[in-house]
Amino acid sequence: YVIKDSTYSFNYAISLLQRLHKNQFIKLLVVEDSKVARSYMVDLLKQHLFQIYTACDGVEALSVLEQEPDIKILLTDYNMPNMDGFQLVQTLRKRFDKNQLAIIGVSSTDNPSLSARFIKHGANDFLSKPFIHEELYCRVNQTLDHIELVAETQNAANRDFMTKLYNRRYLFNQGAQIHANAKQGQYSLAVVSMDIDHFKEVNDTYSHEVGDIVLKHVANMLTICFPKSLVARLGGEEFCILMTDTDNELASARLNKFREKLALSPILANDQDIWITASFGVTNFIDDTLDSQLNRADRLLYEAKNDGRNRVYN
Ligand code: GH3
Ligand code: MG
Ligand code: MG
Ligand code: MG
Ligand code: MG
Repeated sequence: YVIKDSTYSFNYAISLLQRLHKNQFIKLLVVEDSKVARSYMVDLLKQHLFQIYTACDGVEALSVLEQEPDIKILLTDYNMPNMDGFQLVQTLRKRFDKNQLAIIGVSSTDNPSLSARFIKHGANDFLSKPFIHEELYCRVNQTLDHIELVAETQNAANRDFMTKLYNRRYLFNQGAQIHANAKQGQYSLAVVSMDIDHFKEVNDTYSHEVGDIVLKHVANMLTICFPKSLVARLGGEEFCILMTDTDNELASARLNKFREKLALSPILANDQDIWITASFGVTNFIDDTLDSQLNRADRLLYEAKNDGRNRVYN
């Protein structure tokens, strides 16, 4: 693959090669009614290994996004039939924020107020026509770098560093809305409190390091077994699961399946088989707040512990 421009930095060339190697092509949508301008942009952007989609107006852009929801960045012209660039940005911003879908407005400089208006309508950046290749790729890449940085920062704030599960902060932020919707009757909400049994013995018998491997393994299992639920690590060896697609009985059945799987298969850590069990409390009684519903689940968990552990109480 030949990069036809001498202005790229070495680091940029490397990052393109890495993208090529990992087959990770960022999806980009060009929205432009002029066929000539559209193919000019596509030709330039192709050199940067994007997976490129095109649309000739705002209406078509919306339908392309409907089919390709993981498009990361969109470049849109202002003057187009059916739906212009501003209307498109306004419509999209009701659905995607600046960090989910980046938008760069592209328009000619005859009207100097266009750039400010694009940005006021929610575009991340603006590019004046005519532009040179270098400015196009710099703006696109700067915007992508920015949203990637925001995603990394959000991830660091919302996730538990060791297990990569959501943390307590995220659980209560996000959970407040989930709980409020459940309270309005939009769906039922099963709140699960889970705690690994005699985990202190794992640390004491093997090592803290082995304990960490076990925690990561359990976190992985939870992510795989409850793909539609919000799974969080509350701290230590305690986890919480929010299920919005089930009643109490089905939630208990799923948890029992998980409990058995955990109890029946050892976890390999530092060449040793570690056998563990866990206890669970689950309730779909929609309490005043998520916190109080979680307290109910905790009390059930406490009873499960007292009655011998390795069980699910609802
Ligand atoms: P129970 O069945 O009553 O829950 O017993 P337990 O031993 O699991 O509960 P206890 O609360 O007595 O001990 C929890 C242990 O979890 C103590 C602590 O050292 C360990 N722990 C907490 N966080 C971590 C961690 O991040 N890594 C490791 N390896 N251990 C942790
Ligand atoms: Mg136009
Ligand atoms: Mg425990
Ligand atoms: Mg304890
Ligand atoms: Mg505990």
